[in-house]
Order: sequence, then C-alpha cells, then structure tokens
Amino acid sequence: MINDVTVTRAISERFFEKFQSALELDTAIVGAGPSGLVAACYLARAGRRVAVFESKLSTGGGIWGGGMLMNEIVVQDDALEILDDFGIVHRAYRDGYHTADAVHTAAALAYRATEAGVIVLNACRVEDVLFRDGRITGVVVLWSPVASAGLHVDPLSIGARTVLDATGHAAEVAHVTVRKLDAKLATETGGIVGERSMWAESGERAVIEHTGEIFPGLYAAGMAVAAIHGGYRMGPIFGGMLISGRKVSEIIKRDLDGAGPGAAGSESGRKAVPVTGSGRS
Ligand code: 48F
Repeated sequence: MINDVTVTRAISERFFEKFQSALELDTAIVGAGPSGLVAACYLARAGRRVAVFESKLSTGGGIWGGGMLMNEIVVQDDALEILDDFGIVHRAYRDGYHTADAVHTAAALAYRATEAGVIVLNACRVEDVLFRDGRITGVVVLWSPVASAGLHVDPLSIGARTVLDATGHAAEVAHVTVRKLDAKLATETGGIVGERSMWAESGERAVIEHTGEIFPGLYAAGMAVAAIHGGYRMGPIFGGMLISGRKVSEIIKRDLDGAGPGAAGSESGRKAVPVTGSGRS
C-alpha cells in the first residue's frame, strides 16, 4: 500500500538532508555544463565537499544540442583521457578529431559527478556572492522559477571556501562581482573583456591557458573564461571545456590545501569534510 503523505515525507526529509549538507562547502560550483561537472567530479573524488548550483532543471549546459541541434560533439586528442575517466564512449573521426553522442556525454558527466558525491541543486539560480575581508566566501541562491516569476522573495546564502564561475558565455558570477563589488579581476583590463567571434583553435587554447582564479576566492572555467578574458568562441568542440574543468579542480585543490596564491582562506576555520566516494544512498 502506498501512503501519499509518506511519499511527501520521504522527499522533503531527504531533500533537506542534502540541502543542509550543501550549506558550508569547499567549493560552490555555479553552472552544470561540461566544465562545471568535470571540476565538481574531480574535486569530490579528491574528498572535497562540492555542490553545483544549476539554474535550469537539467544539467549538461550546452552539450545536449551538439552543433545546431545535431546531437554529436567533437573532442580533440588531449581530452580523450577525461572521456575515458568518465566512461564516455567515443569514436575516432579523422586524425585528432573524435566524436561522442551528446546525450550520452551529458548523462555520463552528471552520473559520474553525482556518483562521486557531488550535490546538484537544480532549478537553483546563483544571483549574488558573499564577500568578506576581500574574498568571495560563498554564493546567494534563489529557486529559478521564483526569480523568473519576479516574485519579491529574499534569497538564501551558501558559504564556500572557493567559488567557481562555470556559467558559460554569461560569466554571471564574474559580472555580479564586478557590478556589485567594483572588483578588479585578474584580466588584462581588470574588468570583463568580453567574448570574441568564432575561432576554435585559438579559443580552446586561451580557455585552458586562462583557467584559474580571477579574484580572491573566485575561479573561472569553461566558456566563462573566454568571456572574462576576451577569448574567441569555439562552438561545438568540447575538449577545452573538459580540460578547463580538470585544470581548475587541480588549482582549487592546491589552494584549498594552502599551497596556492590565495590559500583559499577559511575565515570561519571550516575544515574540509570528506565526501564518500561511493555516492549517496
Ligand atoms: O554553457 P555551459 O555548457 O558552460 P561550459 O561548461 O561549456 C560551454 C559549452 O557548453 C559551449 C561551448 C563549447 O565549445 O561553447 O557553450 O562553459 O553551461 C553553463 C551552465 O550554467 C548555468 C546554465 O544554465 C548552464 O547550464 N547557469 C548560467 N548562469 C547561472 C547558471 C546562474 N546564475 N546560476 C546557476 N546556473
């Protein structure tokens, strides 16, 4: 016999367990596209407490539609080991070019990240940051439908030792940081330079090169890097997004361990709480 109220109780109890465990994080990742999910997965596999905030209902960002809704993606040689690490099936096309099914790729990234212990809060929009003593120390969130309905409802705060802007072309976290805090970013101009037109070769290289910290406590990966630093866009070739996600996870790990430039300072003395590698039951 199914008790309808028990179904409600199960959902609400389990959801709030998850939500509570996302209140103080090692890393808050904004955006569940390829760069955000790859970064999240590697950080969680390394025992960091990570949550991904995604404003849409589905994870995967720009992967699902491949190029112009032809749902295949292209990946170059350098990123194959990440595909293999996530168990993503790929096929050689020509020298240096490989393809993967876009739906399979999006599903596998989400599966591996959540399996590693990443908490994903979907339909949850990051609309602001927390700022203390010159550092970004968290994000401010509101359910997306509430935000888009224009309801006059206050958001809630999530503490994080590091925050990753993986919001793609929009670079939303960087924008809000500049707009509200008058922050100087670690870019050529000190501001958000803005994305350039299509040139995949240059764009991919620049994204990987500039992936990293852009303001104390705030990092950028994926297409947001091109928007912030003024790189060229690259369309449906995804190797750079995957490599950028892995690279930023390594930089953040180093900083959380106190070895990096900002040393990912923890004003409240929070300790990293290991996430079990075996996923949640
Ligand atoms: O755009 P997206 O897939 O970012 P990415 O990881 O990858 C870029 C590629 O998909 C593609 C490309 C590859 O050559 O050019 O564009 O850099 O995913 C970004 C995610 O962030 C979410 C958005 O819905 C998308 O799923 N997002 C954007 N702003 C917010 C957000 C926000 N304020 N709060 C939460 N999520």
